[in-house]
Amino acid sequence: MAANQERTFIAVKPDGVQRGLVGEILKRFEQKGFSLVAMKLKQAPKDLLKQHYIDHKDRPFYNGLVEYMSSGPVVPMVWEGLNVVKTGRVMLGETNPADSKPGTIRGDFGIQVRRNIIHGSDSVESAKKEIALWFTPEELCDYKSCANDWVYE
Ligand code: D4T
Repeated sequence: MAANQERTFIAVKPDGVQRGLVGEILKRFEQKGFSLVAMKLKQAPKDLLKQHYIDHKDRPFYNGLVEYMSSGPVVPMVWEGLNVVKTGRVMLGETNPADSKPGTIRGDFGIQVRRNIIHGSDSVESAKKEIALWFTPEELCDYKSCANDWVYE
């Protein structure tokens, strides 16, 4: 796999969808130069969310997190590009919006950790697992963006 074909899983959470932030978030990833590989609007079943957050199953906030994530539709997406996992996390900001710098998505639009607007994979390995959990292989579009010749040297 070429380095600029790294992929990450990003999801606008129910609060981000309800607050009309989907377009703003898409805009930021598009303007950065990353390529959109897949996207949908989905009312996620609790089983899927429990699996998505399985690493947190013993944490006190686990049940509340699953309730919040199932409280409305989410917009799962796959983005592709050089270092997209790490750069995506920088664009999101810290888990707690209170610790997030202005200019990041959580820093600009959020206040509380339990309403932190957006999810992004924290490693290439978790991105692979999360993409497989939320999308079928047929839903992932393989194409080369014509902008890549201008985004990359
Ligand atoms: P996600 O996974 O939603 O992108 O968030 P992060 O990767 O930034 O942070 P995380 O996995 O540590 O937390 C997952 C999710 O749980 C919520 N949360 C977290 C919470 O409600 N209370 C808490 O104390 C923490 C640490 C917010 C994000």
